[in-house]
Amino acid sequence: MNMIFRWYGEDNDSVLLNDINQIPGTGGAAWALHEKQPGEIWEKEKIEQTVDLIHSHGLHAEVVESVNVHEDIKLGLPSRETYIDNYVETIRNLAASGVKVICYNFMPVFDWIRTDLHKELGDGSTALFYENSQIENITPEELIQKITENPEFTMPGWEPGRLEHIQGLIDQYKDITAEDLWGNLQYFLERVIPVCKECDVRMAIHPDDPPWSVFGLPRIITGRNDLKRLTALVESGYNGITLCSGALGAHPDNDIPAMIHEFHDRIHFAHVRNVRRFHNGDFIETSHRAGDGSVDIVEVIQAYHDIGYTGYIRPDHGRHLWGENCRPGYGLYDRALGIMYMLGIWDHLEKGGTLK
Ligand code: CS2
Ligand code: MN
Repeated sequence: MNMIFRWYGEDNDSVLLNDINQIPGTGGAAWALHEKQPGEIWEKEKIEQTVDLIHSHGLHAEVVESVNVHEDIKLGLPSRETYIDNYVETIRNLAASGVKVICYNFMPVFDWIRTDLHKELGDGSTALFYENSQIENITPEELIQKITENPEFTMPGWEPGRLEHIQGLIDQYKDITAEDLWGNLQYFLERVIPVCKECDVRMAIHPDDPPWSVFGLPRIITGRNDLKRLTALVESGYNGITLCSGALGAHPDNDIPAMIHEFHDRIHFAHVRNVRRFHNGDFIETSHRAGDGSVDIVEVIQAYHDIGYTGYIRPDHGRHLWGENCRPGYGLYDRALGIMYMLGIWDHLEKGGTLK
């Protein structure tokens, strides 16, 4: 497997490239041009600059996370044509700089959602937490107010500049069913995958987090059946998956090792994280260690080893440890610990060790 680490860019991240290249066994950065809005073209020069910077730290830049999909594409509006054309141009430009995998998601309006970004774990560390009743009982307007009053609460998709448009966006989805969303995803992939084939760039969809519908918005990449349907939308190896054990692990029905076996040839990017589920639907992000959460990460790594996984892999989110001041979920320490946990299991298996 090809271990990498997510990096938000020079002005955007407390984690430096020079931190990442010190983590054992870690050869690349998953990066993006974070200043770009969904639907904008990523120009060759900008891409080259970032790729060169990553290379200058001895890391590869083969994975981009994410090229976000414009809402008009998800909504299936006529204006999607321009945004798909732009996406295609971005793919070509990324390919020219040696990018091999593009991670994206198809969640309407929001990326991941939590109700507390710094939930105390009792040992001085904090982690991202999701309290089901808070989301069920809060309107998007109330959540917007909460974020406006606590700017440090900002989640992806909820950035200050976007807040004022969120209600309008949610309204646009009023008549969009899950089936409509599937149709719009298929339309997008039918346009994009042939270009990917031409440029040898693999698309890898990230599952919805949490893997269920929120605020009445449809969410369609939530488990095994959805992944199966996704792979059939366009029958090509270029139409692939980012298998996130953290996002999918929030639902008790999701058997991650079974998915790794079933979709082995479509997983182009692995996100590994543990999560502790509670009976009421709440969940908290934990360390990677199997016993700390509800997902058996030992079994997850074993499944990747069983399929002979050679693709890209990274720790997903992490807790905030040792007083670290970082982007919520994206500190250095816990994710670096996660890498060592994964590599420990992997190296043991590589040496012919068994786990049972
Ligand atoms: C997630 C997402 O994996 C992660 O870190 O929390 O934000 C993910 O990056 C996007 O959904 C991928 O498009
Ligand atoms: Mn993930």
